Amino acid sequence: MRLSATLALFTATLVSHATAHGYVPFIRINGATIPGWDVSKDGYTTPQPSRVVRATKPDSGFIADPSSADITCSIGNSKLPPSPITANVTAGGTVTVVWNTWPTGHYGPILNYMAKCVGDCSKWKGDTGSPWFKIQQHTYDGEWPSDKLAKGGFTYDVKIPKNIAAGNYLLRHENLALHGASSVGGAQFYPVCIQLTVTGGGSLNPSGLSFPGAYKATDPGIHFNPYQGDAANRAYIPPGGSVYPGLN
Ligand SMILES: *[C@@H]1O[C@H](CO)[C@@H](O)[C@H](O)[C@H]1NC(C)=O
Ligand SMILES: [Cu+2]
Repeated sequence: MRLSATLALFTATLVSHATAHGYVPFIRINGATIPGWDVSKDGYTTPQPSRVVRATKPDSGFIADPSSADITCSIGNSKLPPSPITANVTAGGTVTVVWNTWPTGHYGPILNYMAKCVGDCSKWKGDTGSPWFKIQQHTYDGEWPSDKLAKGGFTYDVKIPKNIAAGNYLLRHENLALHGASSVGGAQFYPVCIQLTVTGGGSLNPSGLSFPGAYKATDPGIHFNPYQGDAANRAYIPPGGSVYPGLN
């Protein structure tokens, strides 16, 4: 057991660049720091710790195929059970996603979706039907959000809409790296799923997107050359459409 865990870590290191991308060992809500999923430790600790961020294994590498089952939550996650616990946040509040690191030059947008869990998030994968809706996104505005993340302490604030219905949700926070995306299949997806219980809120119950399903390798926001200069980058249209209308 001990040896195989060591070997798994060693193998993950050999995949080299993959381990350097980053993962989300913490989130912050209302001043409280809550453990996320520490890729370097949590999957190799017995008993496995319960985290509000769904497990990623074996490493923090990318998903290359947007139709892969892992696109729902994170690399390796489709084969793992959901987490038993949730973080609590008031509708209208902020979830700060804390990456351990992020490389500059992984040019791309940061996209954020939610899906209301059918029942308890601990028994629901989010990979069937169309439960997802986009809540927030950042694209190029003179600089790529990925580079702002890399230079800005690796934190990113997600505002939970004030008027969604209270309940259990997944927050799907995603870095989409386009540095190799001039060729079809060259984009790199780094989603993370955070299990939340939203309190307060309103009466809106948005949905409409599927993961897998919402993205195609040939989407203009996925097959995109980020080296064409400022004007082309400003015209970039991310995949997954606009933020769901009527959220506040
Ligand atoms: C969320 O609230 C529930 C109910 O009060 C509590 O049991 C749980 O520990 C909270 N989650 C976290 C991550 O603090
Ligand atoms: Cu990389």
